[in-house]
Amino acid sequence: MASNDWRKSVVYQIYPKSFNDTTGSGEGDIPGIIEKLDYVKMLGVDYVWLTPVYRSPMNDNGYDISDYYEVNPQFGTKEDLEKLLEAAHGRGLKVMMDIVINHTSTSHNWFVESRKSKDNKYRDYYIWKDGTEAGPPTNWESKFGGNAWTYDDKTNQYYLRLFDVSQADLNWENESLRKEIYEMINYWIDFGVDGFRFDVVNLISKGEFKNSDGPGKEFYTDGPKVHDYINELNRNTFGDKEVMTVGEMSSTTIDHCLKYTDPKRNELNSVFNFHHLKVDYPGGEKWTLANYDFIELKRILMDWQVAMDEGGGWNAIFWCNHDQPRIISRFGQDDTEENRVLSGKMLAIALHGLKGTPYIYQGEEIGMTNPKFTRIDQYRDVESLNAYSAMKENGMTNAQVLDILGSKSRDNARTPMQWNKDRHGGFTTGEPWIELAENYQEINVETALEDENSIFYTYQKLISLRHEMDHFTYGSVIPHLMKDRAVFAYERTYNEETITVIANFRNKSIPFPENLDTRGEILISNYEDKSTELRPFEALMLYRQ
Ligand code: TEU
Repeated sequence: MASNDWRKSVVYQIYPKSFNDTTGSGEGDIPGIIEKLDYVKMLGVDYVWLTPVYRSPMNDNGYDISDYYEVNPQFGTKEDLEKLLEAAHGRGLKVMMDIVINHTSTSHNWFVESRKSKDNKYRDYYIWKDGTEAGPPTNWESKFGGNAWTYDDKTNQYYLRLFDVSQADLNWENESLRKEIYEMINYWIDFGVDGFRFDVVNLISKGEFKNSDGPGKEFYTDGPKVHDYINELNRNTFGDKEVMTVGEMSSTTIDHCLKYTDPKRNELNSVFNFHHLKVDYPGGEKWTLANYDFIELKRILMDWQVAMDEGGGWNAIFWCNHDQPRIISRFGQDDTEENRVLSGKMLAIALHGLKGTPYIYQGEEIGMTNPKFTRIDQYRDVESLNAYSAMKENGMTNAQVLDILGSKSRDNARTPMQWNKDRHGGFTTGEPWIELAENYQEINVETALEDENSIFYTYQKLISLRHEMDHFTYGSVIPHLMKDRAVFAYERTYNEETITVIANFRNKSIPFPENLDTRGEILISNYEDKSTELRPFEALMLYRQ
């Protein structure tokens, strides 16, 4: 094995707006990230992924880019970004940028031009269509609610926007557009970045523009030319460089992801998929309150693990990101300190034995929880605010809607990083753009670092195990006990050695599972010793030769 193999890497995701504010503006910034690099390094990760820091009106917190070449002044300057790269590289950390090429902000100059007239040079950079008798060109739904087309009276046509009204979808059929995108990516490669996360990149190829029986996903998800476009992107930009890539794949399939990540096809290194994080969306509906389906969670994770392992693909593995509620509040238990710590460690151990590239989202490593907001004015996210209005219009009470947001909103992940016990958790000296979770007095970085039994050190240990033992990177994946209602278990085998991962997802003691070889030395556990039973939320990794 090559010790510099990118597949051995672990990534830490930073959401700059909520990470660390050095100006008192109430919003995090790039100098704030530099200030905390030693902390990130201490965790032991290899890469830092920054969600978008480009110029943007911030309607979707930077996923609405108005200038790909500029840094958003609220985050700092291009010099700050240069300093960040230097500071990271100086510590042996690499930096991945987030690139949004499915859409731009409607404030982007291309769109400003495009909207002016039907014969404008940039008209065809976006997707414009005439309306129909029913109104919009098709009945497709936006991912943020409502119809996916927005009418523009200037030219009496509609533009497609799969996300917010201010996020117009780019037309990848247009060759000049594609060239401009490649040029922009090459600019950032020359700037010195080490990797890219490509936002919803499997949506860039739109197929036919027809009405759908559902929200319309089948017409643009993993669309007809998506693999050609990604291959072209690869060949024109990062293909021959040491640049790590991960594509964010919305509602994708295993077959497509095997293609996206097949090294012979020259597309991407790895993929995010979200199927395992929809096991608490009964009937596919996110905006409900529901227990998660544990058997289904295991089935999905293991289907992907085994298929990607056998087919030579590569997964990103993760519980959290800036779009998902906090995992402890979701598949763990955050009602008491003991439950929070036990279940937080259990979730970490269960995930970090899997094959793929592990991603840790800021705050996950100290066991941050959902903030449990109780008023709508505490929310900021455009998707959550749209969902709030839609649910209210559908006749739900304020209390019901707030309960749902409290468990499902993306803002659950976006509250400021809890650094210490100071006012606003040490995140800002000003007024934070979104409130902190009240528990920052107990849950914060300073407290976690002082306590050798904190969740932080479990993550640190898991990362160092991955670096030390090739089994995690190269070993095969063997699922076990798939029908067990409490235990998640699998083996990783490599060079005739085995690592067994066992995790009790329930807050109760159960007998040690039969039909599972539980011999071996404990590599990591969230209890001090091994017992004859699996205690509440107990998780362990065992190693045998
Ligand atoms: O998200 C893509 C996406 O489809 C989801 O994760 C989305 O947040 C979810 O479906 C809403 O229920 C990416 C970014 O991660 C997200 O923050 C952006 O808002 C979105 O793309 C648009 O750029």
